[in-house]
Amino acid sequence: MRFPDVKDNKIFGRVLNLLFNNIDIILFCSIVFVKLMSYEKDISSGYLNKSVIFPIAASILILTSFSFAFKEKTRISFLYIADIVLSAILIADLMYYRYFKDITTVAAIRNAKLLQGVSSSVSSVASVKDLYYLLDLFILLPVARIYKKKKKNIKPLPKRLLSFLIIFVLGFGINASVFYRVSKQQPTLLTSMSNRIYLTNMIGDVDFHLVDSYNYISNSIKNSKKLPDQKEKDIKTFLQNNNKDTDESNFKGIGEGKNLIVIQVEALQGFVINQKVNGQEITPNLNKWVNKCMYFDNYFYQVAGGNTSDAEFMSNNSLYPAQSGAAYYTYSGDKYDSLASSLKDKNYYTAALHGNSEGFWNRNVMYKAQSFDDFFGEHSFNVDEKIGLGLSDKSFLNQSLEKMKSFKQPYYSFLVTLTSHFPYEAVDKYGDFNVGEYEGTFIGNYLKAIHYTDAQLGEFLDNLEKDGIMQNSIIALYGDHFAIPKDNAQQLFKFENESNSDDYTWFKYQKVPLLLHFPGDEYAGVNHKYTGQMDLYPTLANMYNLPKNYMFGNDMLNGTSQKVIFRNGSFIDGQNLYVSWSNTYYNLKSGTKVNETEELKNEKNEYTKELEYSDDLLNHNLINTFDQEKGN
Ligand code: GP9
Ligand code: MN
Repeated sequence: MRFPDVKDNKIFGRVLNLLFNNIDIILFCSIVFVKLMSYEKDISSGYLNKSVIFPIAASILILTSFSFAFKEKTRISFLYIADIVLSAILIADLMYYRYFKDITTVAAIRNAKLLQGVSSSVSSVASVKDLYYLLDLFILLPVARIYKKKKKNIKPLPKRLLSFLIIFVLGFGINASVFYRVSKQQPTLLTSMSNRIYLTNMIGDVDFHLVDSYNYISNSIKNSKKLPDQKEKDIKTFLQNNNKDTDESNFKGIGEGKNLIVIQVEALQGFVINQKVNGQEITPNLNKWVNKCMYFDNYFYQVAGGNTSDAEFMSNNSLYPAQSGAAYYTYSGDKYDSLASSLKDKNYYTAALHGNSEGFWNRNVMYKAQSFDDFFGEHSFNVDEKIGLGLSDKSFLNQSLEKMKSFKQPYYSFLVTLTSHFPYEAVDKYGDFNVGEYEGTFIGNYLKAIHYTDAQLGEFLDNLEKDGIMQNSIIALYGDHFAIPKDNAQQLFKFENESNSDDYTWFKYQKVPLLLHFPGDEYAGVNHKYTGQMDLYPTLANMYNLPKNYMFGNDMLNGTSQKVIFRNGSFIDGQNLYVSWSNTYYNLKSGTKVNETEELKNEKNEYTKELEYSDDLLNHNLINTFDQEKGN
């Protein structure tokens, strides 16, 4: 064994000194690194991209570099505040992820007042585990105090600036190379941010928020300018082709003169239909109606950051949801060629009904923008029974039926239910549905909630039939979006006896039922075509002989399209499923992985373009421009 000599001791002393002098930086960097990595792990659902440590390290270096510019006593305060801000962002991001399976964006934050659905459910998306993100704030504080007391030497400004510059350039350099790699791999990802989870897995959360803020600001500036003529022409051509009638003419005009009743059901996810729990049917009433309807069992929800409002937006306009945030908020100033406006042109009376406060999801503004004659919100109902967010479905549907009886015919009634809303516990005392072993679990609570809503829907539909309204109406009933978030997927897979929990299996359950009812229960049967919420309006437009101008979806009853494009870039084409966050293709029937072919790559690009076209149309209020060109 060798004893350290004087020289070694000197070096050892220096190292110790260096460590002590920079203990604040070392602590900050390591703690923030652990937090950022653990967040990545939480959102990566098994696909943790190890190279994300580079952009994470780079963003920490950049952040830390600024602290070097301060006098050493002040820099600990800077680091402490930076830690608080970062931790708050991470916790907010985590909660947002648990609910939306997405990353928070500036646009979503701007919409914060529309996100009451989440904020009122904060206790459900918050987890005790999150406190762990705040633990260090209690460790850092005492360290900061000691540090401030002991610290005496103050480095001169030029020396401090030099340290700042070196660290900053190092961080910036690493980040630049990461961004270069991402832009080579997926050229539009950084600007379109079509797949935010995947992007965050590549560049880390801090960089994501920087890129998002940059995009938000530059988009706002860009959108204030006119779209290049060529782009406008391309969009026009795309829409003309997409809205061309096919050679078939199934169901054309069969709804003309009849009422249209569209019922959007909160969190009605497909797996509950014809399914049992503890030996009893979960949705006995809908199951009965499924047999009297044309039932689309491969109908997907396509919502994004606007959740319920996105389902409404797509179903009424056949336009894709906003790239981030909610179209109901961001684009409420645009012109729409909506289902209500087209039916109004045919002398229909149009009304939207929903038992929550009128401002929720900006509905009061957006229903007007979509040309509804009237919006019956919370204030138009007698709120005699409140469950969860608002008026109970029971009372809402009963009162809605009475209102509809007084509507001038023909009418379009758009009803949006509410009670089966996340977190589902509120419904418990309104029924005695025994979910057996699922009692007290997330999925068990949901099954109870949807069982309650099913009973109310059953009563409503029975009444429509009894009162003779059905004879002269077409009814479309569908679920707005998932009920079981990704976070609880394991409970769903267990419930469904799925041994596999890959993305293919996850997608298999991202369907919502669509029931189309025709007078006399005509055309009852199951339709297995792959379709989605973007396709409802074109289908109804064909049935009611409405002009098809600006629709991105396709008529489900004519033509061969089985295209379902999701806002995050994933898609279904009738043969394959493409999962954007892992860049993987699956055979739609068998679930086996498929290698990317030139053809699939082209298809992917084509669909990305389609999303871009829809964004451009919304960003530049193009329906208004196109209508003006036509002289409308
Ligand atoms: C609120 C309801 C819920 O009125 O539509 O919206 P969600 O939280 O499901 O988006
Ligand atoms: Mn909803």
